[in-house]
Amino acid sequence: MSAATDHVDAYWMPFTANRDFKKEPRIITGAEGHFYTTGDGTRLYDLFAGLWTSGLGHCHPKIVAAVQKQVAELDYAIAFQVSNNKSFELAERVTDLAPDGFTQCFFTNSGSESVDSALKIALGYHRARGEGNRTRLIGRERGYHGVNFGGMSVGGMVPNRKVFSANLIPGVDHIRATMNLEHTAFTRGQPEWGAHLADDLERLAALHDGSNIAAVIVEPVAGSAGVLPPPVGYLERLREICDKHGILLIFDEVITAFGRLGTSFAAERFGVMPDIITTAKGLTNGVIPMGAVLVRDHVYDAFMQGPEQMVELFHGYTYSGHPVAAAAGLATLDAYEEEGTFEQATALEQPFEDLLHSFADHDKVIDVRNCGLMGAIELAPREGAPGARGIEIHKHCFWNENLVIRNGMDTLQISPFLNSKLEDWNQAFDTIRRVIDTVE
Ligand code: PXG
Ligand code: PLP
Repeated sequence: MSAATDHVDAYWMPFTANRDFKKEPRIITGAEGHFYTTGDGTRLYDLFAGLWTSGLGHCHPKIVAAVQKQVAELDYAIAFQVSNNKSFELAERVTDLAPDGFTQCFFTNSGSESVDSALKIALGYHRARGEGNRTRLIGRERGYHGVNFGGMSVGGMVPNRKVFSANLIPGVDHIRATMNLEHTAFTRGQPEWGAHLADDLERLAALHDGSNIAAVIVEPVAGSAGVLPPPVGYLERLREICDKHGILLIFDEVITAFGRLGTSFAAERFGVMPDIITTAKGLTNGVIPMGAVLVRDHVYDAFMQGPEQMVELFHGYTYSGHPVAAAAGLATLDAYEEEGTFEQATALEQPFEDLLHSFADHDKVIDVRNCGLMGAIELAPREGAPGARGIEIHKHCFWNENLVIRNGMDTLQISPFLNSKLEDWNQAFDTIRRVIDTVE
């Protein structure tokens, strides 16, 4: 056993086959720009940009410096009833970047916390307006909204729900997923087919009466489920139905915010305004854990009544608006602006789409999907062993080719850096093709 493998037992790794990994662990000890390094100095190209987190690349000097400075200046300040200067600054910067009307920013430490916070804000909003009967929450099949009880319950990833089935929060329903290979396979960008699937919300409004529904939460482009872009007209239709019934629309932009679709927010790209937006990941380029819930003024205003000395929302985290995370966030937003990162991402969209769709003719590939810099290659499952091909390709890339991608079952997911170099992509996609050829 190598030195590294002596010390892997105590860490229960998240969303990981622990025993399998620990048989022969390969541990990342450093990173710079677009590459990771392992203990022996080997470099790995990161085609997942962290975990959809690190669009600017790893160890960005500006963010590193901001974090180093902040931690020596103010490490932490009590978050309730008092706060720190950086949290106010960052809230202003994020709301300035957000679509018009998003005037409020509530800080969390992750996407999961952003989602649960948003659901609670939605319930509190209706109650504050005298509509406490609006308690039902609607998610979507194949949605991913993190792993806390609220997000898991509105989520639609079966393996994440299975063990906890009896304890999912009550009063939740799901509309159907938007993907159907028969109609949408190999579509570039948004499929023309599927806007009618938004009418599922009308069906649930008819079943429960719309006046009982608090909110609908969807990812504008589903990420973890394997990159499912919204059908043309679908998000518009959801917005219309929400308006008709007084339902709040929540966009979970944990992946799509901060440039992954070439815009600050997916709401901007698709021209559909939700009432609440959840974010995390790209807010700090993944450097310090942090999330933010962006709220439109009419939602916030509903809470701002009653005696002024009273707490308006009984919710918050010890680390909400943490000064070091906020400093990382400020440096990240500066870098996006100074380096024209979102414009870079937009310019890379076409070459990315072309590279992905060059797999369309491969006999093991049954679909290719893309939107902005989110990409997926879906493989035919191996007879009798669904998921095996995907995991083997992931492992082969990681172990033998020093290339990091992700797989969800037999779907390969690709989340490149927003400032990727084309020559790196050419090499990485050649590798993926070779590995797909090699693996049974
Ligand atoms: N909502 C969305 C839309 C996400 O993508 C979360 C919430 C939860 O965020 P935290 O920070 O609590 O993990 C996410 C996270 C994948 C993958 O394989 C994606 C995520 C997490 C794990 C795996 O694509 N996204
Ligand atoms: N559990 C206990 C005993 C606590 O005192 C606290 C916070 O004070 C929490 C959980 C919640 O922790 P956090 O605010 O970091 O989410």
